[in-house]
Amino acid sequence: MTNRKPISSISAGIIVLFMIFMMSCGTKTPTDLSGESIIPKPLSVTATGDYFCLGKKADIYVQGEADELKHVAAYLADRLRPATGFPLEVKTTAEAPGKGNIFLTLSGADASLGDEGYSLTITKKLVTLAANKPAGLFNGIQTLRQLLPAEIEKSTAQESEWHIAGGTITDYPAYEYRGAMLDVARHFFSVDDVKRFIDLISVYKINTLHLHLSDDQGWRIEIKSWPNLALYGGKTEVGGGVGGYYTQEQYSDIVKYADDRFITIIPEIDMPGHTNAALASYPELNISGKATELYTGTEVGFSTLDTKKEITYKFVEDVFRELAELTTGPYLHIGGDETHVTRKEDYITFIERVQDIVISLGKQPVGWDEISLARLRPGAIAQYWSSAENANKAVAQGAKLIMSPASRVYIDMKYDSTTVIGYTWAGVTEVDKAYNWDPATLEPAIGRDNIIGIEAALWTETVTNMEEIEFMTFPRLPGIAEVAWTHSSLRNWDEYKLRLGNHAKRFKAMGINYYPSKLVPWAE
Ligand code: NGO
Repeated sequence: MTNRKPISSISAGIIVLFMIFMMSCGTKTPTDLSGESIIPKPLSVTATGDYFCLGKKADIYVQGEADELKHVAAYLADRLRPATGFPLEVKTTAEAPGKGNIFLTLSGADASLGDEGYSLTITKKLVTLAANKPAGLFNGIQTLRQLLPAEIEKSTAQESEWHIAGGTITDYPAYEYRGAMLDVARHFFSVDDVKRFIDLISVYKINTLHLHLSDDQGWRIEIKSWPNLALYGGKTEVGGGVGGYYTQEQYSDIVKYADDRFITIIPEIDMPGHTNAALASYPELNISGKATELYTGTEVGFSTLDTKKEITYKFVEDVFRELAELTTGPYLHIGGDETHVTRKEDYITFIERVQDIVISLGKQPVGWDEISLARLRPGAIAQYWSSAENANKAVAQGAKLIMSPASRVYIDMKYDSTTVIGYTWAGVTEVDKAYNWDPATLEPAIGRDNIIGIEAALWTETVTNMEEIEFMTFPRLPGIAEVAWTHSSLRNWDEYKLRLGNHAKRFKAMGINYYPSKLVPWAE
């Protein structure tokens, strides 16, 4: 038997001191800012070899009294408080604060950073985040999160040293539109699911969430002037589940939550096809004058509004008027895809009239690439998904494009043949395929100037819950976000995959159910 000596009070004291030392800012760990795994990759990073330590006395200072600044600072404090356990108060100041704090300012940033860029300067004394607009500060905050240990993303207090490598990052996006689409029509997802999705995409500087709010299988937004759309048309989903819909109040809550994270919501009402849920709710919208049955299958292209009746245009105007009132962003998405049972001339007349309705409501119409068959109104945007010919027609009319090529960024495609959920009609999309492309050279007739940005699309015929949303989204979305944010000359898969591998710890800390692709060297 070993003869253990009791720990003396002196050695106990030493242990306690050692623990305090370990949790303080004493030990020097990360020092190379240029070696940090930031996604999307910033434009320029200069390392000093120094480091800043976030200690329990740190506060977040904003320069001036503007509420928008205080909101961004409060958002940062909310991100950092749970894991650090520090109070991190938001304070206002006229000048840069003293040692050990974080300083957010809208003065002194270079004009070339635009509305979304930022500069982040980390010295031993201070972290200074400067931007021209609050959106830029928000983007800089996402970078700052990624410079702290991954434990920062946990929701309970962690024992860690909150070091940030020193240097300067100057950064702004390549594309102004960096989107994700969530189909809440094929399967319905709760307000909390949508909020979590917003939180997850915002980490990667996505600034637009397109909600596919109606399709054959369900109508998901309350429209007060046509109540049956949601009450009846929202009753089911693919596979026959109970479906659901957002009340206008709930929808506004989503819009506000997104706005607070500098994400614009684009509501889509898909028409004149993909409308069975509406056709089942109101007989007068049908060519036959009779309501259809609710639909829970996954076929596409079988439904159409009666484009010849005036009541159809009253319906469109009422729906978009109510939606426009709930929409803080500039766009309303009119769908327009796969209208296999609408005659071409009727389709063209319909799309032209609907664009005019959207414009009369003070919004810009967006539609899938087929809308370029019609005359596009000034400001209309086409979303390229499958037909280069249609995209070229849009460009020839002077319209801008959102790039969502199905073979790259339809994240409802399987990763490989063994993926349990997902489709394969556009091929299988491993993580490298979603990353390794350049929107500006994908199609010969489409150049950088024709493109406002990129959008990853998650259709949900096969996706039924939040875990599955996360599995299809991660880790492809961070790569697509980098395609949208980072200039193509700075992107390289072999280098990117190492950075992505280092995000495994962050995914885990955020509780994300991600696909552990074999192509990525995951650092556990
Ligand atoms: C197509 C179709 C959608 C499907 C999706 C599945 C477009 C624009 N219309 O994309 O209705 O859900 O494919 O991948």
